[in-house]
Amino acid sequence: MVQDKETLERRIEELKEEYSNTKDNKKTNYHVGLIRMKIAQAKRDLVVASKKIKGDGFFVKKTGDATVALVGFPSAGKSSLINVIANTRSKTAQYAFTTTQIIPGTMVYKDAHIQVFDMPGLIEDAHLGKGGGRMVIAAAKSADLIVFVIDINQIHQFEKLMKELNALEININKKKPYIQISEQITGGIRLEVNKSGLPEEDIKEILTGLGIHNAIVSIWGGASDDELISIISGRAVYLRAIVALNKMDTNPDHDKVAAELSKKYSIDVLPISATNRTNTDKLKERIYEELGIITVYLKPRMGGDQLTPMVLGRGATVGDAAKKFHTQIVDELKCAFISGPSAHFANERVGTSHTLKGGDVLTFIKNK
Ligand SMILES: Nc1nc2c(ncn2[C@@H]2O[C@H](COP(=O)(O)OP(=O)(O)OP(=O)(O)O)[C@@H](O)[C@H]2O)c(=O)[nH]1
Ligand SMILES: [Mg+2]
Repeated sequence: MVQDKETLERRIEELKEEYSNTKDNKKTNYHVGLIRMKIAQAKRDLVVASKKIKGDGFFVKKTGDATVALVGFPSAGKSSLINVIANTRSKTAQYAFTTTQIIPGTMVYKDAHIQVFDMPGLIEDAHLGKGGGRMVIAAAKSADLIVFVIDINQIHQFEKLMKELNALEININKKKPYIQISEQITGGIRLEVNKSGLPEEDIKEILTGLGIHNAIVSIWGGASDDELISIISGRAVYLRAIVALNKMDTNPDHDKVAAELSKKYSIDVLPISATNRTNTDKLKERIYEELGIITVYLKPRMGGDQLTPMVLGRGATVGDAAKKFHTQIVDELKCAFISGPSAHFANERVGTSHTLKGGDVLTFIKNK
């Protein structure tokens, strides 16, 4: 019998519950293995079932240099915030569920065009498809950064948000353990490197459960069994996030509340007020920083002082900039003239491996 998505998700939750109740008892080793197997199977069925459901998709086109999603419970102030930081007008109101669709806007900061998504409020059990949660989650998954918008007087919502995201195998501000699996025709499973912290037998069992019987495997980082299943089955998502602790105007203890939340969840928290525009410029700066981008300016060799901004990842070189400008130019590039933060003096001549800094002005010089 083909089970639907909701049934499967409920089954996985039940199995996980059963699993955590039996886990620490050595005598039940066989039983534990069996449950884990069932979880793996249910997760595989879920992948298949997910593909069959239409309408889950997320159809807002991505534009600009990076994408940021505003995620939070209803009435936290997501729409009020996007109206301040981006060039869009999203309806705001005192009642919950004002926003029913994903509203894109563009935030310009240091000449970078950052796409921001205002989204419908998430509710508990969004991962089970409640309240259009799936659309929100799909959009959030595709973003480069999540900004959690939390009402300062409702900080318990943050814990719930984390639970929702965990249920969807979304990891926040965590480093993805690097796993290498090279499938073989025979020879069983051979573990070459295991830095996961899990016993070898458990890993083999998980791999077998996921249909991998012959492979050379290396795991270069700590991972729980759930995480391993989630990564190998291709469902794990790793996202960076910060918190905008909104409505600070209504709570004189805003700095204390922010510090506590930040410490408890090891996440960057900035108190803001969307309606009073307090700290909203600072939030833009944090977003830009967290995205790990820099803006440099291209100046033509001849033809005036017209500067064209180009957004690159932090650590990018002159060669990277050339590649982004035009793939052809890379081979023809001789050097560049640089002025600004990464230059020792104006119009310094540098090679393609020179590392750029935000605010640099550069001119490409081609081989004749
Ligand atoms: N005091 C105060 N009120 C705010 C602030 N930001 C938003 N609000 C109010 O909070 C209410 C909800 O704001 P919205 O921006 O509509 O909230 P939302 O998160 O978009 O809500 P949904 O679209 O329903 O998910 C409105 O009445 C806003 O005026 C703030 O910084 N301070
Ligand atoms: Mg809204």
